[in-house]
Amino acid sequence: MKSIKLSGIFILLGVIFIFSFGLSQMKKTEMMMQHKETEAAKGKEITIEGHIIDPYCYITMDMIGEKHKKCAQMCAKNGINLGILEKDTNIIYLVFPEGHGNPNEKVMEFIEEDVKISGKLWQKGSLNAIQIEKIEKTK
Ligand SMILES: [Cu+2]
Repeated sequence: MKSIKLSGIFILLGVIFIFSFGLSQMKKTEMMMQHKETEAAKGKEITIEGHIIDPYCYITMDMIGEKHKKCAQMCAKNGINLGILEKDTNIIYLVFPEGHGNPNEKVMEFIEEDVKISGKLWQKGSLNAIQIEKIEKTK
C-alpha cells in the first residue's frame, strides 16, 4: 500500500517536471523569435557616422586611414565590397547597391574618409548592410 502511494507521488512529480520543462522550452522559443524580429532590420531608414573602409584589408591586416587609400581603391576596383565602420560602435556595414549594380559606386570618392550616411539598413544573421541614399564627408 505504501509503495503504491509512493510510486503515485513519483509519477505525479514526473508529470509536473515534464510539463514545466515543456512550458519553459516554449517560452524560450517564443523569446528567441521575438528577439530575432526586433533585431533584424529590413530596410529601416537610418543615419550613421563612420569611416569608409576596405573590409578585406581592415579585417585581415588592420589597415585603415589615409595611408591605405590607394590600396583600398585598388581592392574596390578588384571587387572587394567596401564598407562603413561606424564611429561609436565599430559595427561594419557593407555597402549594398540598389538593384544589382556595383555596390562601390556611391562610395568610391569617399574611400578612407569620415562620412555621414543616410539609407536603408538590412540585417540577416550577423551581417549588416546599408543601401546609401545620402552620403557626405564630415571632415
Ligand atoms: Cu587594401
